[in-house]
Amino acid sequence: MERTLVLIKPDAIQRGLIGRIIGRFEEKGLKIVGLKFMKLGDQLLNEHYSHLLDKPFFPGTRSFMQSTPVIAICWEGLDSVETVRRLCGITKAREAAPGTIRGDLAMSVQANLVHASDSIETAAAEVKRFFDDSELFDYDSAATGTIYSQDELG
Ligand code: IDP
Ligand code: MG
Repeated sequence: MERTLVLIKPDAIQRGLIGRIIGRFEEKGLKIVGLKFMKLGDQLLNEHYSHLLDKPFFPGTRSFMQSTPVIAICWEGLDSVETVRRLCGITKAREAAPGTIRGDLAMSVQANLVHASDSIETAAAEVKRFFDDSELFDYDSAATGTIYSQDELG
């Protein structure tokens, strides 16, 4: 099954929203295969946000992302990359759709609570960037057979 990376950003840590955000993904039926609390160094952030390096706001975004540790989670599920992106909502949180994490809980462009991988290729690279193989776990979830139909599970 597809795997994708979510980061719970410093604004969520400061606002006490960790549990609610993790709960959104859990309730949807996604399965946690890796989870850790970590401080992000300059090099890792420069790689993670390489598409933003020459934007004027990037130094501010980097220091925001370093203002507290963040929670990195690898979620697994059918089409999880696209599904998780849709649960998060668009970047500009105050315009994100109601029902999404950003749409329901945030107002800012920068302080938008969560990061989510934006394509299957990016997800593979990001999961590898944030997790060692030994930090990702294969295990049977009792709920899988209820969350999906048998034909979806193949
Ligand atoms: P995404 O997180 O929705 O994928 P990206 O364009 O990849 O959005 O940008 C990464 C992060 O950089 C955003 O989530 C946000 O925290 C920050 N960011 C993006 N654009 C701006 C901006 O115009 N001003 C301030 N911060 C921004
Ligand atoms: Mg992005």
